[in-house]
Amino acid sequence: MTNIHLLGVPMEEGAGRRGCIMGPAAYRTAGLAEELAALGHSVTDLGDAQPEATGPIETEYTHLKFLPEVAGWTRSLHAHAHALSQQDVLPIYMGGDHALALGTVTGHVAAAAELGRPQYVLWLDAHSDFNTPASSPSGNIHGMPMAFACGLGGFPDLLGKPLPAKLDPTKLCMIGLRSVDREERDLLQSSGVQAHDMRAIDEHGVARILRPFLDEVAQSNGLLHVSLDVDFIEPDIAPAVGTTVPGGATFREAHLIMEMLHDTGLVTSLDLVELNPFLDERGRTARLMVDLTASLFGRRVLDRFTTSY
Ligand SMILES: [Mn+2]
Repeated sequence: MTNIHLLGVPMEEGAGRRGCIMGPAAYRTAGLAEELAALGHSVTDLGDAQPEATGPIETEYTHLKFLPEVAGWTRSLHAHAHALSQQDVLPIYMGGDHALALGTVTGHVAAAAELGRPQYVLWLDAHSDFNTPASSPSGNIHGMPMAFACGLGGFPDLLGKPLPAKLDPTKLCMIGLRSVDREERDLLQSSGVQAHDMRAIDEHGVARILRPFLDEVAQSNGLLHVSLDVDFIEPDIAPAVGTTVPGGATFREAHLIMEMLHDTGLVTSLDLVELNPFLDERGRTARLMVDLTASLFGRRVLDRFTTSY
């Protein structure tokens, strides 16, 4: 049994279109807490986080959108993640756009550094979100959180203080990539991120990609943060996202990853991001994300009783 704490993150300022603010409500409506409790876990819903108030944030990159708002969320979520990691709980951050990882990942990396344990991140996303302010074509900050967490240069003062600890890019594993900007690709490759595109899944299958990474986490007694973007999944079955890219992970590929993560027992924190309920079809994407989360917390194929779709 795991002591799970749900924290809603109704933020949408990092994304290019509105709607992710409704994400936490959609997860509650789709029964995330009830599904996890039915698997035997203790579930506490902490309600929604609030952003800190910030003044204007200085930067030479004037194309960065909603900078004070995103900085306010980053500071708040960094503090929440740091505090939650010091309790015997497994936090699930119900987003909210992917800029929430600016705070959640850096908070967990800081706490892991204090513990003297390596922090790993599994990034399940069509995008690598490894732009810096200088490389970003759009100025949408949800395309930058991993570059920020790894300590790349050019970022304004999002955190209100220097990063307490940087994420080691070689401990960052990305699966599902199929939309990466040109300069972003160069940054990814030069930094040593374990980046796997969709072709790697096509050729090898998710199990052969994921297992060596999970073995590495286990052998080094690492902590594992998982960040699951709706657009990791094929848009035909997960339409509720503002950044759909064709050719995503199938239903079974996504579930297999979750089942393997459960088998290892290594996951210590989880982001569910980019769900845009305004774009959903009768809640099917929210239900799929809840379903995947249930697989991560122990639901097996043989527990999936007959239903109509
Ligand atoms: Mn994405």
